[in-house]
Amino acid sequence: PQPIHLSDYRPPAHRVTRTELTFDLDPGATRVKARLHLERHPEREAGEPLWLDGESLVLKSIAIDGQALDADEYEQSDNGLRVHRVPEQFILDTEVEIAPSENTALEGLYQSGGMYCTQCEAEGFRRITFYPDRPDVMATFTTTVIGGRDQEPVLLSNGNPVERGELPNGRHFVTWQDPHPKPCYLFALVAGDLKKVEDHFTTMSGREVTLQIWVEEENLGKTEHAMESLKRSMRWDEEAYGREYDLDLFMIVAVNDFNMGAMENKGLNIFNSAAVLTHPQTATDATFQRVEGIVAHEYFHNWSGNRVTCRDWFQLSLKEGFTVFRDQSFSADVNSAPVKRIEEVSFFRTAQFAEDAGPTAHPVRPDQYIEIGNFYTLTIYEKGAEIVRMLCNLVGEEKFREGSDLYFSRFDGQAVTIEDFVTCMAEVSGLDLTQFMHWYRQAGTPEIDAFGEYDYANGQYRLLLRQRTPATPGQSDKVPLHIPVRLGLVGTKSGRDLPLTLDGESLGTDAVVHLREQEQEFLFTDVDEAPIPSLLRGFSAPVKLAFPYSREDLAFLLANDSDGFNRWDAGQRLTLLALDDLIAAHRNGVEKVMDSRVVDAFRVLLEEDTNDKAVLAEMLTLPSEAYIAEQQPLVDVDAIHAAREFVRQSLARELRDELLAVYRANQSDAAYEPTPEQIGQRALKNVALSYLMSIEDEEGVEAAKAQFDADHNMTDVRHALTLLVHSSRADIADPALKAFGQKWANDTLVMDQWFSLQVTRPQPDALERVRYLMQHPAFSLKNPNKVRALIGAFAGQNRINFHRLDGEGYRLLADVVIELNRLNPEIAARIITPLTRWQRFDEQRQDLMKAELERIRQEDLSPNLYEVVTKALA
Ligand code: HT7
Ligand code: ZN
Repeated sequence: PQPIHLSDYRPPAHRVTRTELTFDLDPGATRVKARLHLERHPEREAGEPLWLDGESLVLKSIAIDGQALDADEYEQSDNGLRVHRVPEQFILDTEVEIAPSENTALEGLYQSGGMYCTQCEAEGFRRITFYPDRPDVMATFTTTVIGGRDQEPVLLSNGNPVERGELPNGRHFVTWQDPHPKPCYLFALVAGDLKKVEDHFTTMSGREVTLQIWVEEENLGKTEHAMESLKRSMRWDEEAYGREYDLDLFMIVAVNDFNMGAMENKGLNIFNSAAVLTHPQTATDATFQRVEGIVAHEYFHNWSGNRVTCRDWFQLSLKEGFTVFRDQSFSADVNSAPVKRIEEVSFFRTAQFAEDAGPTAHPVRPDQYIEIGNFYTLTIYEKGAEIVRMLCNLVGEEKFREGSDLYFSRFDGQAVTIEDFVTCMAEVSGLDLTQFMHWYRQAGTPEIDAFGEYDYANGQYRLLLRQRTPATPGQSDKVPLHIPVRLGLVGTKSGRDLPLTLDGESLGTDAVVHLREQEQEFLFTDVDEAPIPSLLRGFSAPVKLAFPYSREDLAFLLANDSDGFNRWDAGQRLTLLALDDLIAAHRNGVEKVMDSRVVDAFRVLLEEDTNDKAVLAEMLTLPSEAYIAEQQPLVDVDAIHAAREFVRQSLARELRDELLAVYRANQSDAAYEPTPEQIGQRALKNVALSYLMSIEDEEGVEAAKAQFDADHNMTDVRHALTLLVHSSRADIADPALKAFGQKWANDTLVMDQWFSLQVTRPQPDALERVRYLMQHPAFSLKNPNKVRALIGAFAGQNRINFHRLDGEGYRLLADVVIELNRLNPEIAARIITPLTRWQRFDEQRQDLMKAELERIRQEDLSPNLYEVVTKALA
């Protein structure tokens, strides 16, 4: 497969103004008729051939302006169809046959359970009909869906239903019209025996919108939270961005087989059932919050993505980065903002930093790709969102809103670029964002080395910042970036933020300095006492920041920093320093000794009287093994695991009474509600229980068992069951696991949790459990949620067992990847990720991982896997 380059972009030779589709549904032989109203693109010359993308389509007929084409008038290949000569303006009619029941890749039209559904982003529409499948071709769509009256009583597509009727042979049809021009990646069709929950929303201009969530009948009781989240999102987008919904109907459909979380098709969002269904008995707090965030994300795309879309797929972050930023802001507004930021950053620094340091590192706007499906990454989404956040902080909230208003009004109905977005921000603010644009071009995580010096005699604090971005594949030379560094100086005597004066200008006690050079000095004057700097507050830029803090400095910041995020970060840094020593001790076979400063700091936290229990829970949570690994030059899986366990158990032993007291004080019988307060309280209680269970303290074990037996809500039940299954108390864990499995045997989403919690156990039998559970009747390689729950959880979260020295973990993953290469290439190319990170491990593991990658390379690879494996072995 050949790469596609951003620099080769040209507008299409022909554009489609109207698209009329008719689907006659049949599992093995669906007929799709397409009538396309086409015209030459004004920027392209006359006489160019017409190109239509098309894959796995059986062409039945083709005609232009009612005239069937002769075989020599067009040419069909594996990836499309070329018509040699076409008029300036014309109507093209085609009819093709496709087989949804054989579509295991879940791109295009496929079957999930008994229903039909589509996934067209990024390039799935070409598996439905011949079409210029690119986002800069925008047309209105009229879609008629024909199905069986009994098998498919519900027939949905984008827009509004305009006609319905009966047909012979027990068939019926519905015709849908979408008045908003859209690229074909936003097309959707759903058909099946679905039931709906309906609600209404009155927009800010007083229009009534009908809201529907369509699900299988047994899931009707699991839609309330999604519906409430949708209404909250609609209101928030009006208030925060002035964006109003633009159709009379907004539909969400839940499907069980789906490659990602959800899809923002115009007026007909399709959701992975795991990203929309909730019930206190079946979903955890984390799922409730995830559903809220994803419902918001897809809804926000109606403007950032649908009304204003991407010119080409290199601009993917234009819609994804901006929309993630919007959903993050929404979640922060409706939940605990500091916790949201801690969660985002902690995930980002673990997973996106790893991606940026690995073989598939790419800029937020890549300049080439083989398979765009491989670029729905943390870099495009999360780093893209961090860039938008920096822009917002740079121009200020008011100007950011002005810039976004300008962007939406100037480009409404168009397919545009990242420059178009940034230009709006530059125009309204008057800022020069030329250097800032490098954030979109340059891959890799910038590193800032900071040094500080207090001059007692003159009351000055000199801060030196040095930036460097490491080389990444294909990009060895990097330029300095424009990095906003938010900071404060915390007085060591007063414990307060000191006033900041820079170049004679008074900046308050919390300010942003702009690092633009490779090395830059900032001299703060009138500093009355020796300070400790609190740097990169709120994670003001997606960088790694190093400062030679002593442990005493960090303990001081943990106690005194006015920035909640940096308090948390100081605690993480302090624990990481202790972990470094313990990792070294483990490697050298030296006795491990717990750093008493960490214990003291945790004791203070536990005794703190705080309102925000969710923040406290985060403060008490140790850095994950994955994050610790990120900090190490060479990952020693076993030493990291042993050191972290040692810290967990030492804290549990030293602070047992305090932890037990916190656990007890936060137990509650109140009816479950997914409110930030309740979620925080459960999080704190469950962190305490985790510590107690780490030493298998008798009271801790009793508490876990009682929490499981109480069966109050899934958050508590799952947490207790996980702790038991991850402990040595098989006498309690085994019957509990069995009871849970039997109770929820028919609930596919709960069974996913049942799979995950077993295969993440640290005991050495985890891998054998994976192989055993792969034979379980509830498991299927064809269902992406099952693959993620079992294989993804094992390879991604069970580090000591995945990285077993006999190479069995790697072999297992490679076996699955080879199977998935045939069934579902998109999922194959995602699930392989842990194997591609071999450079970070010891030689023995490197060899084992590379051998499995080589074994995969011998297969007849899909473009998705070809691209990833080639990069991993380059
Ligand atoms: N924009 C959507 C992306 C998506 C997707 C991409 C490739 C393959 C399958 C997919 N399903 C959804 C989701 C979003 O970002 O909102
Ligand atoms: Zn999105």
